Amino acid sequence: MLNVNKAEFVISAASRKDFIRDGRAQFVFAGRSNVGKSSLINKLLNRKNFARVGGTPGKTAHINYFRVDSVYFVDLPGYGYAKVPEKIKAQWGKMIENYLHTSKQLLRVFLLVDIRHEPSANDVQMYKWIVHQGFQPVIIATKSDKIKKSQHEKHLNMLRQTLGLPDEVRIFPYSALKKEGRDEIYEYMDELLAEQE
Ligand SMILES: Nc1nc2c(ncn2[C@@H]2O[C@H](COP(=O)(O)OP(=O)(O)OP(=O)(O)O)[C@@H](O)[C@H]2O)c(=O)[nH]1
Ligand SMILES: [Mg+2]
Repeated sequence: MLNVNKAEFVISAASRKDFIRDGRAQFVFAGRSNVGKSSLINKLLNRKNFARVGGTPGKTAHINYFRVDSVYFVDLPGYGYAKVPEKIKAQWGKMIENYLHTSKQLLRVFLLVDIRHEPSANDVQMYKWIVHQGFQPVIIATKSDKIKKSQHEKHLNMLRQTLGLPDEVRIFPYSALKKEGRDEIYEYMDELLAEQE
């Protein structure tokens, strides 16, 4: 079991020279801007504003590493925010690509999508890219508090269909407001870490 009291911010990496490759396992959180990556990390770590949560999308522009006990949580910059200049978007894209490409110690990539909406072309592309790089994605369907519980199943199926998820890919409904999904995500991480030992 990860001790979340042993959590600290390590580095905000602006380019590959700052990427951490010390052999410790990394759990990575990817997804479009505003989907809730930083909120998820804060809630997982029981912190208020450890990872900066934005009113303005595009808040997280660097790759932020949090050391959590024996592993890292990695907050990726969000993609798909229209108001970011093309040049910056291209830089982020390159950096994310670089990161996935060079990080062998990624234990899982959590791809966050909003439970309410059909995943965008960018989401589908990101999913494919993760698989293509040889990583196993896990989906977190965020903001589950925004729809009725009775609608969850339907929306999860819609996400599965649009992303083209095989049955073995896990999908966790999650709410940063209600902490739905938090225990399940930790249980899953613990299983993975136990397998690794
Ligand atoms: N209702 C609800 N709102 C959420 C939830 N998670 C995040 N939000 C809100 O969504 C907005 C974006 O959240 P962030 O955590 O900053 O999103 P991000 O994915 O880190 O965004 P970037 O850093 O721009 O990539 C904030 O206003 C959050 O308060 C959730 O589970 N439920
Ligand atoms: Mg963020």
